[in-house]
This record gives sequence, C-alpha cells and structure tokens, in this order.
Amino acid sequence: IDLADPLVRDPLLKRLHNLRDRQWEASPTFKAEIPGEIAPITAPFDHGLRIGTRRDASAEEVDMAITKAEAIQPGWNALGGEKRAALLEAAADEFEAHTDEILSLCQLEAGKTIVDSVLELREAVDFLRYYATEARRLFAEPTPLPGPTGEENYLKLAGRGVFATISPWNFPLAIFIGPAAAALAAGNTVVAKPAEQTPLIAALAVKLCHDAGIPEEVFQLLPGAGEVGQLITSDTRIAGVSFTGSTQTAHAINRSLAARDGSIATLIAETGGQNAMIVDSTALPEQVTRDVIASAFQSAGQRCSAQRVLYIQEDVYDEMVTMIRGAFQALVVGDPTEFATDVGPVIDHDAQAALERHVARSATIGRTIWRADDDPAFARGSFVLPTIIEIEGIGHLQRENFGPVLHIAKFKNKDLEKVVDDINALGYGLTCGLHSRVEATRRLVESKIKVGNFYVNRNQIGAVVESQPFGGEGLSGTGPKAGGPHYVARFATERVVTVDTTAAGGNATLLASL
Ligand code: UN1
Repeated sequence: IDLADPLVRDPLLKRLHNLRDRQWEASPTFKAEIPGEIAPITAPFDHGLRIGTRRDASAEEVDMAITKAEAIQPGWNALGGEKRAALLEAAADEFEAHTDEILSLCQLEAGKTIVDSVLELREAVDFLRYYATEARRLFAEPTPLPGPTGEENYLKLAGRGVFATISPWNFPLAIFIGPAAAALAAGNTVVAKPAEQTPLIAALAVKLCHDAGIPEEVFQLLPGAGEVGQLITSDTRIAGVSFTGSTQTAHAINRSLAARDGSIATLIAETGGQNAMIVDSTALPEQVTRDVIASAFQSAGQRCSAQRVLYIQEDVYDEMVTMIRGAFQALVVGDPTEFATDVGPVIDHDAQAALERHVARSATIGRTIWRADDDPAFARGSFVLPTIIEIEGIGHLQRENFGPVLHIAKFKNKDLEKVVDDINALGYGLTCGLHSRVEATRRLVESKIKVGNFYVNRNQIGAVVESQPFGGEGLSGTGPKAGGPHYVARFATERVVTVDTTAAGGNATLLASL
C-alpha cells in the first residue's frame, strides 16, 4: 500500500470512512449456553463512538475450549509442517484480502494512525508467512544426530499441546497473530486471549484464519480481562503460555503457572522496557531529530520498543534540544482517521490517567516540561499531549511510562560508561539507540549494554520480521526473539529417538555390547 500515491491513498481513505458505522462483535469461538455480560467497545479518539461489543468467555467456555483444543491437538500435530505452513499462508492471503476491515479496526478500536495501521497489517502478514517458512524448515525431516556405529539417533520437534496466547492492545493484530501463528506452526493448538481493549480485531483475525481452513477447534478466541487470563493459565492442560504485555502481568502469570500442581508449563514473555538513546557530539543533528521524534512519538509512544529517555552529550545539548523541540511542536495530534495526524490518542482513560499522574509527579523531579498544544476536541477521547521532560538521569524512572512522554538528560563524555551502567541498572533490557560516528564509542556501548535490540545511527522502533528479530532480556522478557530463527522451535518440544540397528537387536548382540 503506497500511501504516498494519491491514486492509492484517496480511494482507500474513502473506503475506510465508509466502514466507520459498521458494528463489530467479539465473543468466544465456542459458545456455551450462558449469556455473559456484554461490554461496549468505543473508539479511543472519541469514546462516544461505539464500534462494537465484547462478550467475555465464562469459566465453562474456557474449560470447553481447552477440552476441544486438547482433543484435536494430536491430529493437528500429525498434519505436519508443510500442511500447517500452507494453512498459515492461506490465512496471510485472507488478511490481505480484508485490508479495508483490518485497517478500519486498527484505527477505530486501537486508535492507530493510518500509517501505523498499514504497518500493523504488514507485520501480521509477515509473521504468518515467516512462521510458515519456519514450519517447513523445522518440521520437514528429523535432524540426524551423531552416535556410535550400530545406532541411529535423531531429533524431532513436536507440538507441546495446547498453547495459550495472551496478547496486548498496542499491536492488536500483529502481536495477536504472531505468537499464535508460531504456536500453530509448531503443532500446538491455541486458545487466544486478546487484550480486553482490542477483542474486535482479534475476533476478525481468528475468523479469517478459520475461513482460510484452520479448524475452529485448533485456534479459539477467549475474550476477556485478567480473570479470563487467570482461568486459562491456571488450567493444568495448558502446556505453554506466550505473553506480551507489562512486566507486572508477566510476574502474575509466572506465579499462576508456578502454583499449578500436576504440570509444568513453559512461559515465553515479551514485556516492557525503559529504552534509552545516547547521542554524542559527533551525531548528525537532523538525523537525530528525525529518529528521536519517530522513536518517542510514533504510535503515540505506545510501543514497548519506544524511546523513553534520551541522553545528549553536554556540548551539543542546547542545540539538539532546540531542534528536537522544534520538530516536537510541529507534530499533528488528533483524530487518527485523518491522514495528516502524527500522534493519535492513548488506548483508554486508565492509560491516560496513569500518564498524567506521571507528568504531574515529574514536576517535582523534572527541570522543564514541554507539552504540545491542547484542543477542546481531545476531550472526546483519551488523548495525552506529547510531553518532553528534562531530568537528571534514568535512575528516577523505575516504571515504564507507556505513551508519548520523552525524558531528556544531559551527560558528560567522560561519564559515558556510567550512563550505560545506569541504563543497565534498572534491569530492563529491550531496545537502546546510539547516535555517534566514533567507532570506539559504538564498540564500548555495544559491548556493555544489556538489551535485546541495539540500534546505531537510526531510530529504535519498527523491528522488521526476519531482519531484526525482536525481544528483550531481564525485566523485558524471556526470549526467544519474535520473528527470528529460534522462535518457532521454542513453542515445540524436542524428542530424541535412538534405534539399535545391529542384528535387529537380538539378545546375544545386546549382551555383547554391554
Ligand atoms: C511492542 O511494542 O510490543 O520494533 C513490540 C517495534 C515493533 C515491536 C514492538 N516491531 O517497534
């Protein structure tokens, strides 16, 4: 989709506009006879605009979904990598064929700008196609292993069983479908709990997968909030959990899994960050300005990769801050369905309130606070004005502030190592950026910084499937990296087969070999 081409863009915008009044619904894939409470879903940029409804999964529905997923899993596993890959590719085709609906829901349900909505769809399709390729690679043939003469050893991968995927609202399609596609590729069946804020796009994704031929029992939707997640993770039939979201929720899931008696589940978690960028006096100011604005304010700062803290070397501090503020003031904040909008709303009033509390508290630690201009229209939605706060250092920021708030700190070149130590000391380890043209500086930061994704002389968001496998360490997650060559295998279990190939294993041969 070439948004720069008006011949492509304008008809697309018109079609998206026509979809605005459509009503959507998310409910469990398997319906029990218990009508649950219906919750309205509203648009983050205008909470008066009702776009659909959600009915949460009941305890009975969770139980029934897992029962069905467990019963069909051996069959799905036996289908083999090639057939599962073909179904995932068919799902990718369905997604592309429903571009308008998907982009419309990204805007209406998640408050994404048009550019972000297109990126979201592309990433979702990339995940499906890449994990299909991985299913072919990993599940085609067993891997032969070395061994003594007269013995054959090989290693095979198989699905672990029923996998639960618990996904975030900030990538309501890409990170909903990515882990689910990996689990499916590996021969698991999946029960998926999307974020409570974005079940409609998840329901559409699951429907498109079913339309593509993935059986309903193999991939089931269980909408709901934390209680539904708790019901799923505490069920001993769940063999593994993939979670993307806050570090606090990952801890809660860990506790829930640890409290289960009778089975041990694997947890794959991708969580928060306190991501910094370091800029020294050899950096190119225009490039830095562009990359800082993108890293901190694209997607309204609602990416776990987003830049939260910018360290600028003192010799260039004033000049750089002036340039960044200039670009910051030019950001267009507003309705994400307008093409010109750079920064849309945050997801809901809770997120808005948490960010406002942080900005208010920062008045005590921050030196200066700049905010974008307000507009009466913002009162209809959950908007947070983009904000820049000058601080002394990262040490004050223990918790992730998930929104368009950037902190800026000054450092002396002789303190470079200390800056890296301070960043590491927080315990997160997701992304870090460096702008410098000094090779020694790059080598120093690269060797010391403990992050999963380190970006040099560019922005620090937008990891691309396959080229930049994404994920952190420490408080930022367990690995493996999404979109990388080790991801799908982590959703599988390894089985080793050893065959005695001498004389068909008769007793005499057996005794002789002992
Ligand atoms: C997230 O926000 O949960 O690198 C992940 C990026 C995206 C991944 C963000 N590909 O910004």
